[in-house]
Amino acid sequence: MLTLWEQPHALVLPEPCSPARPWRWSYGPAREYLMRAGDLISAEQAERRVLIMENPGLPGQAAITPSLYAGLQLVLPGEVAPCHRHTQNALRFVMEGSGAYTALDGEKAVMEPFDLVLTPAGQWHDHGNETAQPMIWLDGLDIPTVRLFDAQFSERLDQPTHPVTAPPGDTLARYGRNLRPMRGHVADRRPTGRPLFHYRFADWRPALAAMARSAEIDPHLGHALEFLNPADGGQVLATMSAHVRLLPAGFETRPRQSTDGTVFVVVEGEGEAELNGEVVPLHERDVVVVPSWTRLVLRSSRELVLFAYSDKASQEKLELYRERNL
Ligand code: 1HN
Repeated sequence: MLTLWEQPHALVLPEPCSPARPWRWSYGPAREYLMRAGDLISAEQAERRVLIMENPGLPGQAAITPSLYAGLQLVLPGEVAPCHRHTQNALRFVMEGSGAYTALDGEKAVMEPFDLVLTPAGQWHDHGNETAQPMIWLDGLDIPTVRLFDAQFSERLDQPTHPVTAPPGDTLARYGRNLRPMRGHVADRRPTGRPLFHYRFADWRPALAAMARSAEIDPHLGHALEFLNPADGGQVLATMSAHVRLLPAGFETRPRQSTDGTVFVVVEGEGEAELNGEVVPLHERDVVVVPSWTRLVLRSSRELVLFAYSDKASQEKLELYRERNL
């Protein structure tokens, strides 16, 4: 037994006090390390050739926030990352390269820069690169969340790639345009309630641009659009949410705090993030983590476009999510 009154850290605090630190990974050096990993190990040997982005405040946990994981994955020309499935939810956000694929239960999504691709819990997935250029994407997973609940299962398929079950783009054509099949749901083949798994830059970027032309800007967020599951209008994954933002050149957000620890990727532009008063420059393809309840201000020197994912989906289900606009 333990004396509660002598615990050095109060167990019930007045507000979040994350052990995670705000942090930035510059893309240039990260990419160099990843390419060196490409000389040292194959995707097949490694199962996944990934460099983990570990939060310096969470050593040894392979976590970027207490609930989320992030890594940079490289698939070189001709490689396959073998097929497996697990109870962790995952998303991919493409950093560079064009034409490699993620196959979900045997249906390929052909990936382009800044596309979002989902591999929801329990679904078979493999990656392959049949192009001549390296392909790099950010992996976002809920590994620490699933670990917290001691609820993980995984298995490998007995072959490197899943047999083809549908032509590339099949699900996107049916669910990606505000339509759904009247009969013969993709859900019959993929019974998770999450048919759509590919959200293309070619679709989300013009939507954000149109919003920036005509909408009044949100002073705390900038222009922001959240990705959704077309089957129910909910968050894209059971545990993770994702959104994109645009800040016009010379814009500064008002300070904001939220309980969802968030991982940002700079898609376009230049600017800076002020994180609890500490200023971090933002350049294309940098990754920045903003832990729970960090006071965040964003500034753009050039029009700034950001992608973000967070654990908001989990927190909403657990009735924990809060935000405060300052
Ligand atoms: C995983 O399945 C992938 O499918 C990437 O590409 C990173 C990290 C830990 C556990 C599973 C992938 C992962 C992962």
